[in-house]
Amino acid sequence: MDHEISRLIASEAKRQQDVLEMIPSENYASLAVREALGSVLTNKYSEGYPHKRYYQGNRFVDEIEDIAINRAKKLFMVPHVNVQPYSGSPANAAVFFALLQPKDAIMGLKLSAGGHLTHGHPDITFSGKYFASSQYDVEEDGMINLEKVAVMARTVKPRMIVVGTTAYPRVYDWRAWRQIADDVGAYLLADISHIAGLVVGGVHPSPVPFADVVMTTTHKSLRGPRGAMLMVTDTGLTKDPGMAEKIDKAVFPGLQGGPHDNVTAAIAVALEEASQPSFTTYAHQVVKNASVLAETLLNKGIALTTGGTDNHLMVIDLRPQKVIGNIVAEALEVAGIVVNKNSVPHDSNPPFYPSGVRLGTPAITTRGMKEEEMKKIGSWIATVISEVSHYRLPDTKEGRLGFLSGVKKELQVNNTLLNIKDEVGVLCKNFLVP
Ligand code: DSN
Repeated sequence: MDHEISRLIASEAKRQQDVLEMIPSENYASLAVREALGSVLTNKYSEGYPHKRYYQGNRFVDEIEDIAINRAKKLFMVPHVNVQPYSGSPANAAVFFALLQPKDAIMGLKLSAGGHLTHGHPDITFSGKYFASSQYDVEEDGMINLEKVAVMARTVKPRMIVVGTTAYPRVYDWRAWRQIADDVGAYLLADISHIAGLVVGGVHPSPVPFADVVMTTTHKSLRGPRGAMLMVTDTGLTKDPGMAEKIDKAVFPGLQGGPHDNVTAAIAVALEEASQPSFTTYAHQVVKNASVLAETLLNKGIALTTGGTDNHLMVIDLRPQKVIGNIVAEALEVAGIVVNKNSVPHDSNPPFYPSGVRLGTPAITTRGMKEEEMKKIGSWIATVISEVSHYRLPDTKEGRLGFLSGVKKELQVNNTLLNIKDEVGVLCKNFLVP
């Protein structure tokens, strides 16, 4: 046993139990999922696909990967699944490389509006460097305006449109997106990483059969291990019968080597869990909790982008308080509530000092928390924001030097935050993590 690492893992386990994890892309995987992850499958190499491997000894790995694929096909109602992508970014890259040529035009939502780096963020990502990326934005109210997107698509004539977000609190109208893609002959890639669990639980419309390809990570609302899946729909296969093969080839050997078989097994376990009625109940509660939390915050005078939420997350707009997300996120952590700083639509602050924080309910709902707890949490968050809203980011670079570390020191000894931390601690003791 490595005592140094064991001690740190034990400390992290305690931290996860003692705080409210409200980063909306995080969750608690079950013990069964973690057992598969920590299994002997990590010892194996199995480049290739089930029954067509480049290594011997894959009898059981083949069975495991077949099970994972079949469970995903059934759950998402798709004819083809690849469970090998290491995570969301490589999975999106595989779709780009499978279906596009370098310099092809693509469209995706701006990162600052709640998109993702791999959806065409310019200059610094593969998707923005190797493809001609045009990015759509949200309106002043934070909503995506589909009519404007359609106009942009007619001008840009993209080969692929990516739909999916990391900080958008509203549902997607997949049929409308399909229409926009069809009008210009574009592929439609749905990145449902954030909402996969909601789709499975029936609280968000499914992109199947509207998208050609659906990508999801497996560790967010789906509550599995860190990994990803690529699914080709009937629509994709109708458009291009070779699409499934192109996607598979782009994953291996195009981008990756051996699949992580322990992750594949853990994905299979998570998919079985997600097929149970209890998961449907969970997904409904995630959305209910987010709605009550949003309502509590709004009632306390806290602004949310788009004015609320329909899904599992919300973004607090701190511009009325003129305090940056960094400080609110730090203060919330002192109070035992873990969120992340986030840009708000049309943020005039740079991404490192954004004007918002993003939070969500998947992880705390896994612990069994419900509406009553959301009201308490919303009230604590509002108190924390009010406690730190006098802090102002200095205008100059020199002024900013040491500013955050100075504030951090003050927050560590702030009695209001420490009192909330005690109350959070009591709440957490009543809701154990899996
Ligand atoms: N990093 C993920 C998130 O937090 O939303 C997106 O990949």
